[in-house]
Amino acid sequence: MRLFLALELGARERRAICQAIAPMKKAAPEASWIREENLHLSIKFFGELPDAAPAALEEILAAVAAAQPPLDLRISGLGAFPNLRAPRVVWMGVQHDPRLELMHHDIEATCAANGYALDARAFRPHITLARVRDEMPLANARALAVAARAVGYKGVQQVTALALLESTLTPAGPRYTKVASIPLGGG
Ligand code: 2AM
Repeated sequence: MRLFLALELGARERRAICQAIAPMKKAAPEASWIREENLHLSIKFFGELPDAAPAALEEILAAVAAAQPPLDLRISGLGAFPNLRAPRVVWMGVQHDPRLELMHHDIEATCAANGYALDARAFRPHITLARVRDEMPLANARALAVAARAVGYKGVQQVTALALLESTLTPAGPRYTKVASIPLGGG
């Protein structure tokens, strides 16, 4: 199974983000916009793991999660990887939070100590909004950037658990199923 660890957003937060970015979707309809129910903040991608992995991960991550108090994600800001002139991944940001960095670090360290591969890419917490397969013409990218600049959305999402999600790839796009919820301390 294809697994990743994420922080989930509540239905209200996902709805509000979708509404806020509607002008961006209009400006760049050719991008693959993430379905509302799939919006999340990814913490660690595992890729294909055996069916026994969720139980094993739940066990090794329980103590790490319990040591973290629930945290508030302060959601704001739009951007793209590698940049908005040539976007490949369009995202909404979260304000820098040392607790989130620390939690990610502890998760990586614990996973590595248990034989799981380290993420190849640096942790840049974001909520992916869209993916762009073919290079976007500059004029379209400009229109998207203008629309993004006009989005003043700010949201707060309280997070009380790590979600271990299974991603099933379907012709209609990925479907995410929660296979474990690992509570943060007091969550
Ligand atoms: P992304 O949104 O920044 O692309 C499910 O694919 C989740 O795992 C997504 O949130 C994705 O992050 C993340 N992820 C991280 N590394 C990935 C990889 N190598 N392949 C696919 N998804 C990855």
